[in-house]
Amino acid sequence: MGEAVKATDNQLNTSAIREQFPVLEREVNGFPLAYFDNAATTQKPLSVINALTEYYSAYNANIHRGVHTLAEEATTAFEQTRAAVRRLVNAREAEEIIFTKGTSEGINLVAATYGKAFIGQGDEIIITGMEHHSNIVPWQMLAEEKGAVLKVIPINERGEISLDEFNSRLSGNTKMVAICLASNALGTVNPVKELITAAHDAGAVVLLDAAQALPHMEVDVQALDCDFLAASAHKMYGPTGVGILYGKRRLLEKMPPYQGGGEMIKEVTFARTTYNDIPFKFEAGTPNIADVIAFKPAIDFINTIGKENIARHEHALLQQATAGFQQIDSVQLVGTAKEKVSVLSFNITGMHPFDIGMMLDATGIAVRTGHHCTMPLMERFAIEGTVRASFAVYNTAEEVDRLIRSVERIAARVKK
Ligand code: C6P
Repeated sequence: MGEAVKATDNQLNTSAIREQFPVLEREVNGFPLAYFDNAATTQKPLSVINALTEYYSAYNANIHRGVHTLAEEATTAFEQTRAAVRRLVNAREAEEIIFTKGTSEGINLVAATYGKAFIGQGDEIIITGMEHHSNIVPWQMLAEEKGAVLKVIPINERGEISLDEFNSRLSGNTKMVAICLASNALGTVNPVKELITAAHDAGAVVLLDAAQALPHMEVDVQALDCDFLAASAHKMYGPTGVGILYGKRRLLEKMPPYQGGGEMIKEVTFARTTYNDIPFKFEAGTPNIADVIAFKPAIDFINTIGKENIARHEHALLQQATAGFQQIDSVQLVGTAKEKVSVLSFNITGMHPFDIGMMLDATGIAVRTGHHCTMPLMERFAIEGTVRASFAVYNTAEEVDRLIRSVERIAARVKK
C-alpha cells in the first residue's frame, strides 16, 4: 500500500484505498454500494480478511499456554497487536491494554470492577446527555446496586456540553466521570482535556468512550491523562468481537478481576486463588485470538494513511454533505457542534427516519436510522430518531453527491 494511497496534492488516493475493500465493489438494488454506516461498523480491508484466513490455515493454536511452535507463533502475533494498540493510543506500557469484546464490555468491566471496589453509597458518577446506552446502563446498574447517584451534563441545541454545566455538577463526591470523546449520534467532539483536568482536581477518575473517536482522530492517553479509555476494533476497519480497554497501571492493579477462569490466575487452590498480573488478570479464558491478530493489519492500515489525512478527508466529506443538506428546506440537521467527527444526523419534515433509510437503500445507499442507542439524547431533541450518514476514509465526494441528490428527491416527494 504505502505511498500509493496518498496522491501528491495532499489528497487521498481513494481509488487505491477502495481497491483494498472487496465489499465496496458490490451493487445493492442495482446501484453501486455507497456505504455510509461506518459509525455502526466499518468495512474491512483485504489485509484484515487475509490475516484471519492465515491464522486459521497456518498457525491456529491457543496462546500463552503451549510451548509448541504454533502456540508461540499465535502468542507472538496476539501480543504484537497489543503492542500496536499501545502505540496507537500512546499508552505508557502494553500491560495497560486489555482486550475485550468491544467498547460495551470495556465500560462494563470498569463499572463492575473499579465501581465495585471504589464507588459506594452517596458517591456520584457524571455522564453527559449524549452518551450511548453502553455508557449509561452500566453506571445506572452500579448506582442502583451501590446507592450512588448518576448526574447528567445537559447539552445545548447544537449538541454540545459546557464546562460550566460540568463544573456545577462536579463535587468532592464525584468518583467517576464517564464521557464520550465523540458522540455516535451527533458527531460532537467533547472538550475532554478540560473536563479531565477539572475531574482530577475534584479527585474523580475519568473514563473516555472513544468508540467514535479512535477511528477518526489522534488520541493520546498520556497527553489527555484519562484514566480509562474504551474502543472497538470493528469501527476502525478491524474485525468484530474485539475491543480495547486502556487503564492506568496503578488503577488496574488495585481493581478486582472481572471474571474468573483460566489465564487470569497465578495459583489456584481450593482454599484461595491469587491473581495474575495485568493485563491477564482481566482476560479470563481463551480470548478471541484470530480477531485480535487480524486487528493489527487494521491499525497498520490507519497508520499507513495517517490519522491527520483520514481526518482531513472525512472532514471534507462532512462539510460537503452538511452544505448540501442545508440547501434542502425540509431537512433538519441534528447535531451542529463546532467540533465534529464525520457523523451527519438529519430528519426530513413529515417523514419517518426508517422510511428515508429504506428509500436510500433502494438506491444502494446504506445509512443507519433510529435512536442509535441514544434514547435519552433523542428525547432531549424531542424526536424519535434520525437518519445518520457516517463517513469513512474510503468514501468519496461522488458518493456524498449521490446522497445529497437522493435526499433532495426524497424531500421533494414529501412536499407534494
Ligand atoms: N455504536 C452505532 O451505530 P460496541 O457495540 O460495544 O462495539 O460499541 C458500543 C458503543 C459505545 N459507545 C459509542 C459512542 C458507540 O457508538 C458504540 C456503538 C454503534 O452508533 C452501534 S449501536
